[in-house]
Amino acid sequence: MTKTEHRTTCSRDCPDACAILATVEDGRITALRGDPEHPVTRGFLCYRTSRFPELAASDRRVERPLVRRNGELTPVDWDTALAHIAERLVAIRAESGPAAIFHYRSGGSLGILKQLTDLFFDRFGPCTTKIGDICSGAGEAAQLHDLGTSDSNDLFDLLQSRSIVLWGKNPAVSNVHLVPVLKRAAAGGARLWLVDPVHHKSSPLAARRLMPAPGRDLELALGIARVLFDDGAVDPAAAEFCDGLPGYRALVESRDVAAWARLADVTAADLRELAAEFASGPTAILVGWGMQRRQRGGAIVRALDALCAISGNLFRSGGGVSFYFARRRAFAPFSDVSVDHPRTIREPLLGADLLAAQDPPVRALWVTAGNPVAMLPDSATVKRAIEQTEFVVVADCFRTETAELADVVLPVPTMLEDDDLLGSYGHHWLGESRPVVAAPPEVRHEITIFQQLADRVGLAEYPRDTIDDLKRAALREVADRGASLDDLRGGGGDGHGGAPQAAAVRSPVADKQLFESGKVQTPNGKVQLITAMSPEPEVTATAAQPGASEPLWLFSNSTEKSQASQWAGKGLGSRTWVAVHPAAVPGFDDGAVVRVESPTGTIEAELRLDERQRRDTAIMPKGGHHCAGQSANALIAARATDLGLGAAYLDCLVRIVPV
Ligand SMILES: Nc1nc2c(c(=O)[nH]1)N[C@H]1C(S)=C(S)[C@@H](COP(=O)(O)OP(=O)(O)OC[C@H]3O[C@@H](n4cnc5c(=O)[nH]c(N)nc54)[C@H](O)[C@@H]3O)O[C@H]1N2
Ligand SMILES: Nc1nc2c(c(=O)[nH]1)N[C@H]1C(S)=C(S)[C@@H](COP(=O)(O)OP(=O)(O)OC[C@H]3O[C@@H](n4cnc5c(=O)[nH]c(N)nc54)[C@H](O)[C@@H]3O)O[C@H]1N2
Ligand code: SF4
Ligand SMILES: [Mo]
Repeated sequence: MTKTEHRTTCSRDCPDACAILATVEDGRITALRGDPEHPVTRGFLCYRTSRFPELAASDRRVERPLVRRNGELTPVDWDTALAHIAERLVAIRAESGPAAIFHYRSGGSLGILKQLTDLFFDRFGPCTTKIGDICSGAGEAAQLHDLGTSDSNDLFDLLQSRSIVLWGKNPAVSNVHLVPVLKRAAAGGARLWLVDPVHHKSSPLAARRLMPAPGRDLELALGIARVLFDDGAVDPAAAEFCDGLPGYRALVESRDVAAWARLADVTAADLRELAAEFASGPTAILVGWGMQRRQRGGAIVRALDALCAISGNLFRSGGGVSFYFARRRAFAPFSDVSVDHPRTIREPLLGADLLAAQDPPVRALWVTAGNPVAMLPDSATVKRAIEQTEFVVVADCFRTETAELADVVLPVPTMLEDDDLLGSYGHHWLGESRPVVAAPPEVRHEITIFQQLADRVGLAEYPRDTIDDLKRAALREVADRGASLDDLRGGGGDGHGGAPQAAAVRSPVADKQLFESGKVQTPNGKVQLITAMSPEPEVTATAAQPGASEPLWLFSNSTEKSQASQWAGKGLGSRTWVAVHPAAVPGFDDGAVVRVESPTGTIEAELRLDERQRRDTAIMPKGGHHCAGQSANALIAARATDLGLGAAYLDCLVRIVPV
C-alpha cells in the first residue's frame, strides 16, 4: 500500500481559499485536512470540504459525456460529444449569428483559468454574455463608486481593531477561517458586534448583538451617523477627503436618532452604543454579502462606506469597511481587448431575459460551473427558459437539475482533481490547485475540452498552451515579485529531492493597508458619500387566508453542510426546513409539515420553531434541490438590486400555511 500526501487549494466559491493537504492511499483519498502552516487555513477545513470525497463518490457524479437520445441522457465517447457540439454551434452561428449563443458561467470553481471558458465564446463569437452578479454585484458596485475599488486591509489588521462589527455576516458558517482571527482580536480586547436580523451560529461570538428589521441597515447606519454629527464626533477632515458631505449630512439630519432607531427597529440606546464605537475606534466593519441582495442593497453598502469614512475609520489601521478582497488582482487577465458582446443577459433576470431574447433568440446555452435552475431567483421561469432553449450544454462534475435539462453533459474534474490558480475574496494569499488524485479516465480538464473544441470548429485564435504555461501567463506580472509558479509550489522542493515546502504566498500587489496613501481610488481621490435614499423595496405577499401566518421576510442563508446547491453528507433529506419564531405561527407545532407560500411559488417544508428569532422572519437554507421541491428560489421573485445588477433574493415575503 502506498500512502502519499498532496497539496492543493480549495476552489469553491468561499472566501477562505484553503490550503488543503490530502492523504492518498492506493489512488484513493483517505483524509483531507487544512494545511497547519497556512496563515489563514491553520490546520482545519470546513464540514463541506472535509466530507467532499463522499460527495465525489455519489451516483450523481458524471464520469462520461452524456448526449440526449430518445429523451434520455446517454453515455457517449468524447469524439461523438464534441463532434455534435461543434456541428450545432457552427450551424447556429451561421444561421442566426453568434448572439444566438449564450455562455453562462457561475462560481462552482473560482479557478482563474476558468476565464478561458469565457475566452472561447469571445473568440468564437463574440457571443451573448451575462451582465450583473447575483452574488456580490450591488456591494461591489457601491464600493467601486464610493471608494474606487472593492478590496480590504490585510486580514490580520483586524488585530489592531478596538471593535469589529460583523454587519450581516455569519462567519461560523460561511467564512469559517475568519473565526480564529476574530477570537484572537477579542482575546486582545476588541469588542465584537453582530448586526443581523437572524440569530445564527456566529451570534455567540459577539459580545453585543443587534437584530434590526430586515433590510433596514440603511436607516441604522444613517442613525449612527446622526449621533456622530450631533455629538461633534465626525472626523474634522471629512470635508477634505469626502465629496458630497453637505448632501449626506442633510440626509442624515432628515430624521432624529429616535426616528432612525424606530425605522431600524432597534432601541435608541443600542444605536448610540454602536455609534460610540465608531466615534472612538478603530472600528472595522465586515460587511456580509447577504444584505446587499436586496433592492436597496447598493444603498445599504454605500451607507456603510460613508459611516466608516466620516467617523475617521477608513484610513486607519484596525478600521476599514471590508466587503471583498480583490481576488483576481494579482493575475493578468487572459483577454486584453475589451470585447464588444452583441447582447447581454442580466444574471438576476436570466429566465425572463432568455425568454424575451429575440432577433435572434438564444438558441444555444452553455453552462459552466453553475446550477441556475436551483440557484437563480424564480426557478420555475429559469427552468422553463432553459427547457425552451434549442441546444443546451452543461459542463459539471455532477448531474444537477440544470444538467438534467441539457442536450449534452460534459464531465469535468472535481476540485480535488482540477488544476488551476486561486486568489481569495476573504484574504490576500494566493494558491495553486493541483490534482491530488487522477480524475476518472473519461473526465477532461475544462481547458482541454475547449482546446479540442477549438480544433473542431477551426478556431485558431484560442490558446493551445499547457496548463502550466497558462498558469505562468496568469502570473506574469507578479512572477518576479515572489509569486511565480515555482514560488506557489514552495520553490519546487527543498533542493534535496524532498517534498515541496509549504507554500503560502501573499499577493505582492495587496498593501497591508488598502488606502495607505490617505486617498481612495475614485477619479478625484475622494470618498463619494451617499446623499439620497433608494426607493422602498417593492414586495408583495399572498392574500391573507384562514390559518396562515402574517407575511414573514424570507431569509435563505448559507448552511454549514452545503455549498449553494451542493450538499455534503446526508443533505436535506426528503424536504427542506423553515425556522420561525413560535409567536409568528400560532397553532403550528414544531416539526409540522407546512406550506411556504409567496406570489412566485410554494414549497413544503418542515417547521422549526425558534424563539431566538425575530417575529417577522422565516429562515430557510440557501441551497436545496429544485427537483426535490426544496429550493427557496421557487419562492423568490427575480428582481435586480439598485446598483450592480445583483439579485434581490432577500426581498421576499412568505406566509406559512397549513398543508
Ligand atoms: N457553508 C457555506 N459557506 C458559504 C456558502 C455556502 O453556500 N455555504 N456560500 C459562499 C458564497 S457563494 C458566498 S457569496 C458567501 C455568502 O456569504 P453571505 O451571504 O454573507 O452568507 P450567509 O452566511 O448566508 O450570511 C448572510 C447573512 O446576512 C444576513 N442578512 C440578510 N439580510 C440582512 C439585512 O437586511 N441586514 C443585515 N444586517 N443582515 C442581513 C443573514 O441573516 C445572514 O446571516 O459565503 C460562501 N460560503
Ligand atoms: N435563495 C438564494 N439563492 C442564492 C443565494 C442565496 O443566498 N439565497 N446565493 C447566491 C450566491 S451568493 C451564489 S454565488 C449562487 C451560487 O450559485 P451556483 O454557482 O450556481 O452554485 P452551485 O449550486 O454551487 O453550482 C455550482 C456548480 O458548479 C459545479 N462545478 C464545480 N467545479 C466545477 C468546475 O471546475 N467546472 C464546472 N464546469 N463545474 C464545476 C458544481 O458541481 C455545481 O453543480 O447562488 C445564489 N443563489
Ligand atoms: S469551502 Fe471554504 S472553508 Fe471549506 S475548505 Fe474550501 S475554502 Fe476552506
Ligand atoms: Mo456567492
